Amino acid sequence: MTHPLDIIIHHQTNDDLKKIAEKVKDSKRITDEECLLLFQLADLPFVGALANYIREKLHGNKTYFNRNFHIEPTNVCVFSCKFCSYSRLYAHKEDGWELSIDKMVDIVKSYDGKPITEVHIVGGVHPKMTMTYFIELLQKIKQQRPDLHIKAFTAVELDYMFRKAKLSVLEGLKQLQEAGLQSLPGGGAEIFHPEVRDQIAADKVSGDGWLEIHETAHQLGMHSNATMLYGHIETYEHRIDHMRKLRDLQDKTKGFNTFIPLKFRNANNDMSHIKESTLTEDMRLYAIARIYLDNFPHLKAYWPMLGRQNAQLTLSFGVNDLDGTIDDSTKIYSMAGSEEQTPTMSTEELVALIKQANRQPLERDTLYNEIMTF
Ligand code: V47
Ligand code: SF4
Repeated sequence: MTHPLDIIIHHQTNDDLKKIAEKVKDSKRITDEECLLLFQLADLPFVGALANYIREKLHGNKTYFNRNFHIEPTNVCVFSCKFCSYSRLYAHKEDGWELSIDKMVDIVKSYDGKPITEVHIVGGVHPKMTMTYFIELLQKIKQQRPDLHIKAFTAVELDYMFRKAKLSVLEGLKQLQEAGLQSLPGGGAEIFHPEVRDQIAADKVSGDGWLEIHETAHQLGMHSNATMLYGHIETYEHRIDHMRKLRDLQDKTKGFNTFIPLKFRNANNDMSHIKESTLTEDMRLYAIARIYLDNFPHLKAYWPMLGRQNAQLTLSFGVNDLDGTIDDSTKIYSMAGSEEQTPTMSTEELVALIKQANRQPLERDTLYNEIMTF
């Protein structure tokens, strides 16, 4: 039987795109120039077919999710990223929040007896939440629930914590790992290229600093994720530069689990004048990322940001992971204008969403060990 990819290749009239499709079929890596051609010339059905071919070769119909919950310790932040709708300056913290260690441990306790496998802890960069504070938090969570995988702190939070404590990245990460930290989330990556980063996130860790923290975590045996904030002022070249740096590091360490494109949402921030990307552009980006990042095992759609219907659609464009149940306190996206105002989905809802797309739902833990099929 003719494979759908052969039909796509046969009908492609552009020789360069035809060549890219042949490469994908032969499991060969595409170059930056070829990636640029995909962004410039390829339509959604073409990149979608290539991405789906790769996705099904790697994972068949499997679509992963996990049972997790988020804790956001604070939205007070010393930085002022232009796209951020969520942070509040320390000085104006009327609508800011700061959770005490006891409060966060109480949140963990509220999941006692529930089959949750991961807590995701990410927030603003609060000048008073130091290494000592977070070491105590990690230890207390582990005492309360030793089986819970702790995925915590973006490279932005870590960079600030380590500089304040006058610790090297290696020493800082070792101390947090010792206290219970197991993986790093992918946040804070934004766009690495200084032409963009200097305009949208000038005062926080640089792209190279972000990469160094993840490389060091990988050397210590921790896995991590990588994000890319897209759909604002960046060009296709900036996206490719970002993904090349991730692909190169992954060749070296193999420590990344998943790539998570994050669509820029424009409500209530200093970049509200920028129009959000279209659904077609979103799906093309997911597909092209799946094609380019050949050494990333997983591609995740973070449904609180895309909305659950659009996240379901990504399952035809290379995505094999829908993150998790999330539960309650995630505010980054609701404050930035996402349709998902109370981001929580029950396991049943997630399973139904995946099944409606004719994919096979699979519960995973943070490291993609399979826990349960549905
Ligand atoms: O780094 C902030 C983004 C990120 C906006 O690793 C925005 O499993 C769009 O990284 N529009 C934090 N995006 C969230 C994050 C994350 C989320 C879920 C799972 C994982 C994981 C990581 O949120 C920030 C920034 O790129 N962000 N504001 C906005 N207006
Ligand atoms: Fe602070 Fe993160 Fe918002 Fe930047 S994106 S202002 S670092 S909370």
